[in-house]
Amino acid sequence: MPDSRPFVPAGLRRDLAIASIRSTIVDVPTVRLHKLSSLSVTTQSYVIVELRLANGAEGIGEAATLGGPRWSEESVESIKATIDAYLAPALIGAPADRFQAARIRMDAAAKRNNAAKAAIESALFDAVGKTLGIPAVQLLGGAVRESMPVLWTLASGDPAQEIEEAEQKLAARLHDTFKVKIGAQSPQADIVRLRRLADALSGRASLIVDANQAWDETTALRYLPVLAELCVRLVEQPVPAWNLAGMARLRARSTVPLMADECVFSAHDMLEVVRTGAADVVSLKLVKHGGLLATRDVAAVAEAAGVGLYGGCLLESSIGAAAHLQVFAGLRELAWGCEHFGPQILVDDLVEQPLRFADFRIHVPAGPGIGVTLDQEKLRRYARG
Ligand code: MUC
Ligand code: MG
Repeated sequence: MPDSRPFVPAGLRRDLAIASIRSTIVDVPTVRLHKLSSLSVTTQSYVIVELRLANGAEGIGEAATLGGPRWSEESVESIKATIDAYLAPALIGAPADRFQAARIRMDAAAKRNNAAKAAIESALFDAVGKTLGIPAVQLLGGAVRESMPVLWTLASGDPAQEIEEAEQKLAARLHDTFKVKIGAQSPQADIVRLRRLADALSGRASLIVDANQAWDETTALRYLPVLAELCVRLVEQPVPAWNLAGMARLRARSTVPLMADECVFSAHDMLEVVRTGAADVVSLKLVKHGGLLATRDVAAVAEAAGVGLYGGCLLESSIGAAAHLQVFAGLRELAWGCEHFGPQILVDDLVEQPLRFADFRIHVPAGPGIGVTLDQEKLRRYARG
């Protein structure tokens, strides 16, 4: 019988040793102000990781942040310092295809610092996938979907602008679900804004909201029924991340499902959300969980408890988005779709071939590794200092 296994050059395992890891901070302007409850950005900052193997293959990864160390505790400055001083030295010389062992090494070298670890692990999957000529999702068990629904976030705070933006996205068949960022103004003002959006888009688009922890339990209790009346399909992190008990009490009285975001970083956090009954859905993000494997771990806990999965983002460029898509492509269920619109909110992308958005879906790039190639000229153009 002919041998149908892929050809793997002799000595490949030795050549998979990690030879170098380089990190670069980039700042890329956004097409408009993006306003969350406690921060706003007009520039997105990332750390781009370029990892080289002894066999010459190169992998890339990205750590996204939002407004410095304010969405979570990591900033691009801390991520770069942690990678350069602790994570890279812990991995040089190690075999790149021992993903779990690399994770253990990184955890031993630095507590948490999940975005930094995620960027390196993405680059490992990319480099090994490129060496073997297979997409990273194949190293994670294989793809069950080639594309997925992708929403757009409305976050300028100006309802007239937001309606116009949503109309453009609908007309271009790019997005028909919109996440509205609330909590930067009073709940009353947000409800007026949401009512305008709901009226304007009625019957043509779905709305979800993200309060980014802005409300207290009493405020949420009062306004969740109003959100239900406006046909909001999902409410993300209405109360502070620490208040799981409060979120569970709200969930027991809400007809709108609740999504956990900032309260779930680790698989242990996910277990606690399940134990307290705090959420119906969880937003999965590499920067929170610490990489592709850790995201799978969180997803497994959620799945086992019947908590729905949503493909979250932190406004990643195509590099970070592509790494997420590799994980999302392999999940059994992704009932709530994803939000990797990030590449489209940047004035420019960092890859040679942009990700494909069409018919309200984002497509998983088919190439090896994470499926995208870093544009070196763009890296130089947006590199800090
Ligand atoms: C978040 O909290 O979900 C994702 C999209 C967006 O607009 O903000 C982020 C972070
Ligand atoms: Mg969120």
